[in-house]
Amino acid sequence: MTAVAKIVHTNPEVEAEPDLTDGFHLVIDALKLNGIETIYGVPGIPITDLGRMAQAEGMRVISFRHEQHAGNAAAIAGFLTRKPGICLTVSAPGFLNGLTALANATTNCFPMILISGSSEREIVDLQQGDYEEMDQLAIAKPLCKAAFRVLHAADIGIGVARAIRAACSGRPGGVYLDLPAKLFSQVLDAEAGLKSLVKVIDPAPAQRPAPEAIERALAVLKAARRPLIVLGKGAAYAQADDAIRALVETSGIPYVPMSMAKGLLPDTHPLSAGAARSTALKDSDVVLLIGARLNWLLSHGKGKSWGEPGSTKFIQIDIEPREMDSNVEIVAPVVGDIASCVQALLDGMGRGWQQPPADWIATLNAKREANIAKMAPKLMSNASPMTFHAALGALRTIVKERPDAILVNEGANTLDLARGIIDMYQPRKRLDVGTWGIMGIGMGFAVAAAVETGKPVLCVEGDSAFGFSGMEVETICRYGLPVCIVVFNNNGIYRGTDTDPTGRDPATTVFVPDSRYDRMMEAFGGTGYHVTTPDELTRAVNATMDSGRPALINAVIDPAAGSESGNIGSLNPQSGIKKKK
Ligand code: ADP
Ligand code: TPW
Ligand code: MG
Repeated sequence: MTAVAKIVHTNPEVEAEPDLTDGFHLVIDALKLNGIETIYGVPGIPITDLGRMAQAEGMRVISFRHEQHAGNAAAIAGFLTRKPGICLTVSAPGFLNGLTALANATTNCFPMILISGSSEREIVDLQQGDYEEMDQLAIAKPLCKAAFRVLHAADIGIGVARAIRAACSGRPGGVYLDLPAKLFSQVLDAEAGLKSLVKVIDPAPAQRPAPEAIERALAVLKAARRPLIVLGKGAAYAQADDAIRALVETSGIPYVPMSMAKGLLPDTHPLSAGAARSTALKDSDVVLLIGARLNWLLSHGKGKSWGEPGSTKFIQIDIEPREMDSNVEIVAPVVGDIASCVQALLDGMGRGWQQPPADWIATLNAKREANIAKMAPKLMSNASPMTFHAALGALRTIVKERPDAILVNEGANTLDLARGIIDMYQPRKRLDVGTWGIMGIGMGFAVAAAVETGKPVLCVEGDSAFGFSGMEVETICRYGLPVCIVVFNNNGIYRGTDTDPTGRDPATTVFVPDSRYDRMMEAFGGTGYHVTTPDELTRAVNATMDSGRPALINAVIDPAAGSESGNIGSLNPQSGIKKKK
């Protein structure tokens, strides 16, 4: 009980009655006891005082303009820290606004807890029309990993503990915690309250793989002629950076990083086959997946991106047993946590490990060098207006010079081209649209990245993507966060050149041409820049990052330069009706 006894309330009411505590304080105490220091949210009935009191009790409470962005902040805080990020919302509409982020966190395997106030159970359940009435628990359930409701203040400690354990253990994900308004004012004897709190011991226990699973995997790897490692964001999340690097370097097996695994090893590493991705996937005979699912982002492990059916054998490391065989046969499933599994593979390789055949490495190297050479002149283009490549070439140099900055990235062309062009050098520095390719994560991720790490943040945003969370520039200015937003302004979604065939309205994909997003930032006291060349862009980003202050750079991009849906245009359904000539 020593840790609990340290909790001191600064709330005057509680000081006046030192023997009592209440629901508000127990929620705060339970979070603090579990090392949770930050809440992201939007205030209102019934949780306004919860935010105030949490701040008074020394927690960081970051108030947003919209719950979706607070939720995204919580989710990425979870990814960065392995502690569940907390999002706090008001009942019904606030709760619903937070749900997209909760579902997205679950889809991406990020630990977060959406804590929402809710209305009176008795009235909600009889559907008598309470203030912001909604059966929130029932609605949250299918969208998250677990959902709990606490009705008695004495159960807050257990409720928070269950939420933390559910979010972090096994495959991480989003958890919903429903706290009805009445709970907060329930009073409890302080001593009993303290005793009711639970410090979660080992919230994400190691899950060691079975020795026979390791042997099986090593046997498959050993027999490979063209082996490949695919690192996914699970590998980045696991924070087993040294072991993963040792596995790649000891085995001598080339690797391809998924988007958010970039930088786990530097993209310039000699074994990185990132710039030869298509060849690496197509020609490999054995693929070791580490924290990466065979979902659409890897073409489900079959089809055109891969070799002949059956020619690629998959080994998969994942903490979730049901992930195995989800799309194709996994010949060597390795179920366990990545740190333990990677270490076990390394131990099993021992001294006699044979490096992969030299011709495989040479093939990939040749392809990589050819692709890099092909790209190089495009990055130097001085065309006006700027191409995506030229603007990204400038940002690529900046990230090379500032490898500890965090890159947040969303859009279509702005996303896909930045992923390919901007090399990353350190783990967990690239945060993006993840498994769903969701727009709107930008400002929420940026706020949490700055708050959780204290590092400068560079957001590379399509003009459409930025619009989803753009109002949070006020939040960034209010908290004075070191966030540099670059809006790739091509006047629209994918391109700014479409027209309405009837001539009546703007086309569905275009925005007000030549908008000045920089002025949005100026409205709240940050710095705005309007740039039209790579040199101007470089100067503006460097000045911002040196200042540690918020800025928004409106970067004018050729409206005709982009392609439909960036790299994934082929996913657009085509009309079944042939156009008349
Ligand atoms: P990407 O999109 O980068 O390919 P995914 O999100 O598809 O990555 O896959 C991440 C995988 O990592 C999930 O299947 C998840 O279960 C797994 N995972 C997350 N954390 C761990 C961990 N600590 N140990 C093992 N597997 C993990
Ligand atoms: C929540 C659909 C995918 S990409 C995109 C949209 C609307 C914007 C692309 O334009 P942008 O980038 O950002 O200007 P660029 O460089 O190509 O011009 N709603 C949600 N998520 C998604 N993915 C969409 C819509 C979409
Ligand atoms: Mg655009």
